[in-house]
Amino acid sequence: MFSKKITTWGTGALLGLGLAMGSVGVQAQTGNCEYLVTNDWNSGLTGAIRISNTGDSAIDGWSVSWEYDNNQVTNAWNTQLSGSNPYTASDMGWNGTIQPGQSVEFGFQVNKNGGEAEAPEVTGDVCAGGTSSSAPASSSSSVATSSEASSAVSSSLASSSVPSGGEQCDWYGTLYPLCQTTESGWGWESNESCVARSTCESQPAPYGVVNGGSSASSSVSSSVSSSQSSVQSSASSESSAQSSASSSSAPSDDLTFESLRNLAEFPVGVAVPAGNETNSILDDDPTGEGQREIITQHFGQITAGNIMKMSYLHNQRGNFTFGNADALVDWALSNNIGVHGHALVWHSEYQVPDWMNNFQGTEEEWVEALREHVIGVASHFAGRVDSWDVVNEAFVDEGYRTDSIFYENMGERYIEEAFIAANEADPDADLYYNDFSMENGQPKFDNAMAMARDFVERDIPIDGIGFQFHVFVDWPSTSAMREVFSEVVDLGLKVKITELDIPVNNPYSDNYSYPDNYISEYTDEAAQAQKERYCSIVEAYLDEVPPELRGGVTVWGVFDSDSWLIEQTFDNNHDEWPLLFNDNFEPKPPAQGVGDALMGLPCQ
Ligand code: 9MR
Repeated sequence: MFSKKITTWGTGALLGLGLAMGSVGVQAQTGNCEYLVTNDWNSGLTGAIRISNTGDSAIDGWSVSWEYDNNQVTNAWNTQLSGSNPYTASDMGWNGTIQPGQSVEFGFQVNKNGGEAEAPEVTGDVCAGGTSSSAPASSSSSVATSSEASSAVSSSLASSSVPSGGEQCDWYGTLYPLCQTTESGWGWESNESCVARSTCESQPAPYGVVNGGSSASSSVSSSVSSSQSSVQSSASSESSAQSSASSSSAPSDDLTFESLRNLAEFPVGVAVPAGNETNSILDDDPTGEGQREIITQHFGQITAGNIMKMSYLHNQRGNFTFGNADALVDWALSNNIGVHGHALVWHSEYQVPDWMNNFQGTEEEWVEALREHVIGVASHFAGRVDSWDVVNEAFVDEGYRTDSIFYENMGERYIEEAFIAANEADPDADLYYNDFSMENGQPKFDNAMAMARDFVERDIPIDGIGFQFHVFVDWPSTSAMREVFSEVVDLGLKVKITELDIPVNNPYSDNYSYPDNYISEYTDEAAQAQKERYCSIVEAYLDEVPPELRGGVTVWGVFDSDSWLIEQTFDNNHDEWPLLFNDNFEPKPPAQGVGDALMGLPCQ
């Protein structure tokens, strides 16, 4: 087995801020401004400017400027950028207010134009005095890994409501009140989450019940909490204007907990659109803001639903286009959210770049081309991505999928070559084989497991099996799921639910016949069945997979009407409600269902 970095989960675990530090902010009357290099490679870098309020009153709106000798900004996020050297960046409204002691950050990508990474001075009223200097990292290898970066941010979200004296629960690095009446799991008392004493005490050392906040507790970036609250207000006031919303009538539910991610020690993730995709989470509009609010509050990991696939990143041989993916990854890391990479190799025709589809070569030349892609991508994101779906959907029920350009040209060998290359490029990332319809066990699951066993025996670097879990309320049985989980566990591999969604309709069931017979409204009954189903899947996962093998649970999409299922499974015939949040960005009953399972409560 391969040694990996250790990452803990939950809000208290600061996941990969990814700051190649060396910055020196200059203390000023109201704030200081820091220029940070977050990733640095041959031709470019991604950077961030952090504005911290060191004064006594709130900063209300900000604008900063900087100038390079040779470097050039190619795109920016979480800010409105104007000018072209000097550049001026101002707030986007939702991140304009910075409370005392808090900070905001925005990011950008830079073309180095053949030169070095520069360390420009950042000026602006908010930098009070206008002097600031920084020293960029000298190479990408100095980018902090997620766990190393945790010391870079301070000021606690969770502990802010925790009294400084008396007993508290240090929950994997975050302080929570101990519940007064709740006897086990998580509770909701006095308008905040609390941890029952018995549950708190069950954590491994050095966590558990602590006195007076004396435990060394890591904490949450204050910039998350400040942007969260301002996003919340702007999203709730504007969300009804969202054009993509197909229905806002879905029942919402007040959650009994504050945050899904805080309930788990493993990543609770979500797939997101970004880059040029419709409903990009980085868009400066209510849909982007509403999603960012949900994600920062509830999820500890994201997967790019599309923009890290082959054709998006490597459309011409040797010419990688990382801008959109870098922006997404940097946004995630600067909000203490990890990233699961999807997917290094997927045969699906429209995911394979033309240069590869048209490639003519010997088997060895194909392997070389495949390695070039895998190494190019995985090394670029090394240190910033927790894990990868290395190969996606390589099997059919009968065995290897032969209608794959990779299989045609390299045979089954391409799979191990991809894993070997990914491990060379990023030895710390967890490497998964990912597929759908394995949740039901045989026969496809058997094919994948035969390969995994062979890999383990031959020391091919595989860390886990990714089960997509595009399932239904009535298929497959949870007992089948439990069996496949435990088979993977028996092999010593991690289990990750990578693409969970559960529509209320099952188009393959005898009960479904559009337009005559289908569920056309998100009724309380449908929501309840869906809630119990989400809960029982997570419950099965927790029961069967021991903590050290839990790769996480990711939901495939943020809000209902953005689900791929509506177009690709239901042919746009009708609405569907497969996810945890509705189109007004409110939690639905299944979000409570997932939380119930994570808190060890019965699924009901
Ligand atoms: O959700 C994705 C959708 O937006 C794309 O159109 C589609 C094709 O690229 O891929 C969807 O995601 C798939 C994932 O990449 C692999 N497993 C199945 C997912 C749903 O089709």
